[in-house]
Amino acid sequence: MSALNANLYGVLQSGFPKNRQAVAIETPTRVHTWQDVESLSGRMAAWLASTGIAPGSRVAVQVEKSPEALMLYLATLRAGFVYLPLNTAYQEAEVAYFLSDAQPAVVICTEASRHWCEPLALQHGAQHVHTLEADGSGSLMRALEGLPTAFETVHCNPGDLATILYTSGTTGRSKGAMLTHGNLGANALTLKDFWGWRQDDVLLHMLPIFHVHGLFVAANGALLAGARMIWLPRLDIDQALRELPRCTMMMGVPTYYVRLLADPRFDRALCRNMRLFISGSAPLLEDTFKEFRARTGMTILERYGMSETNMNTSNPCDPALGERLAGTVGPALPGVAVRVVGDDGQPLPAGQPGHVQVRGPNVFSGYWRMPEKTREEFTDDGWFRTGDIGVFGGAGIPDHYLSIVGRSKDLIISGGYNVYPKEIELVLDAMPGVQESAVFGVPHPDYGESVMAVVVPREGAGLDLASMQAELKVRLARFKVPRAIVEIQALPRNTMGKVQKNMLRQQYADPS
Ligand code: MCA
Ligand code: AMP
Repeated sequence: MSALNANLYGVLQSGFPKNRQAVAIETPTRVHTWQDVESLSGRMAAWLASTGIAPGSRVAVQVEKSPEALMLYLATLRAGFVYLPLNTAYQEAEVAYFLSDAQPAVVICTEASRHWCEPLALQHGAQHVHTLEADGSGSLMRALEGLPTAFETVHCNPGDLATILYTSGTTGRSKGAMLTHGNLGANALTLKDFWGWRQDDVLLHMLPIFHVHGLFVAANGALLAGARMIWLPRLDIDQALRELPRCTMMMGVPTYYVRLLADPRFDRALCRNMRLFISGSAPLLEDTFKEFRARTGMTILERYGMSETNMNTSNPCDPALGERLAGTVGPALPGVAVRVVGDDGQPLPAGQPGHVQVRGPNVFSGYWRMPEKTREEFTDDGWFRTGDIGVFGGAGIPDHYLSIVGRSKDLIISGGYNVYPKEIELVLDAMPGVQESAVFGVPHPDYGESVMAVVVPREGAGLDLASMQAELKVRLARFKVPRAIVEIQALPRNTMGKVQKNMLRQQYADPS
């Protein structure tokens, strides 16, 4: 046991303001002080500890965004358990897989999903199932009654597991990325410094809190800075325009910026107190970057990360460190090493695109119960293979700035959500009358990319495409369901027999 407590909650708490009566989180209807954050997370941690679940137990959470849901995350950290957030869009079959794989001891769901979630949770060994609603009510809150608000944060070593984030895979099977207290703490501290977070910052928080972006980058950032969050349940442009004038920071996936710009009311005056707009999770188009600058006079800061690594690179916040450049994700963050290598694994000079690899205290400890998959994704000398294709430098770009120019993994990013085609192809291929299918991304003005499928019928079979789409909606989260399914007679293949998705992408790029 190392002497210092690396528990992420303690790291974040070190940044809370001295005045615990100051406002930490403000929703459109409620206000929570820093005292409330400590008390409610303490009480929830006391409840978790009182259940007697084993150290290292997983706490799986699929609930709507609320301040209480954030407290549950903090409580899980405080009590030394492992937080497992699940996208609220996941359907029963998807959640069944996560619960069977992670075997959480505690599952928190909503009243609306309890009828299917609770039996699944119990079947996979959960000992406690509770509900938590968007308004902060639910059986979990009732279970806290009478428990103390004071809780001594459990001691953790940097290598202790803090969270598991499921990311889909190119095989169609999701993998649980294991992030430690050390990983999350290191990244939060680096970003605090690099983005110049201050206690008087006010963050407009509209992202979901079941992914790295909304939870570890945005919420951890504000908590560690002791900064206030304006906490909206989702992206709502009307609300965003109302709140922006009293905010200093905003984070979003590119769709957030596209939608702000699509509203003629969004202008420079609304951004008068803003000091930083940050974009990530998907490529920010150069047009969006430029239009944003022209409309507001402000330059979006684009950064690059992954579930497995948190943040790797960032355009500078401090102008003394350089300009924010369109189409680039900036230099490696302090303490993070990033390299671009060729197919032979040898580092490439600036100007030559290759595979992006990352090493540093931010990089995860492996995939949950998948040692072989973990080994495959790391080089012998400890670099993590991101699956992204990048290039350092290039025309007019400093040599230490990275640009993401493609992906070697078959992945679609729609509105900041990752969709792995294989997962959808497996479901389509199993449908009656389907010989084979291919799923790919096509450019979309709002989501960046949208999901599309082509299917080849078995000889003599007739396909009912509308029913196939309806069936997919039952089986998969809606954001994974192809917006269009087209029947074709054969998939385009190269001489090696590999499906040529580039050809499909080109052929179906124009929706007209
Ligand atoms: C919702 N829908 C979507 C998406 N979101 N379809 C495709 N792509 C999406 N991203 C579907 C819904 O299921 C629904 O379908 C219909 O669109 C309308 O739903 P609504 O809730 O109104 O959605 P929306 O307002 O269009 O939502 C778009 C959104 C949201 C605001 C962009 O998806 C969002 O907040 N995305 C952020 C994702 C995120 O946080 N990513 C970070 C990952 P139907 O009509 O069929 O019911 S972390 C990460 O990637 C790394 C580490 C990083 O670097 O940050
Ligand atoms: P996830 O595994 O859901 O965390 O998604 C991580 C992936 O999102 C990365 O491997 C990239 O492909 C992509 N990504 C994240 N940020 C950016 C960015 N700024 N530009 C381009 N791609 C990005």
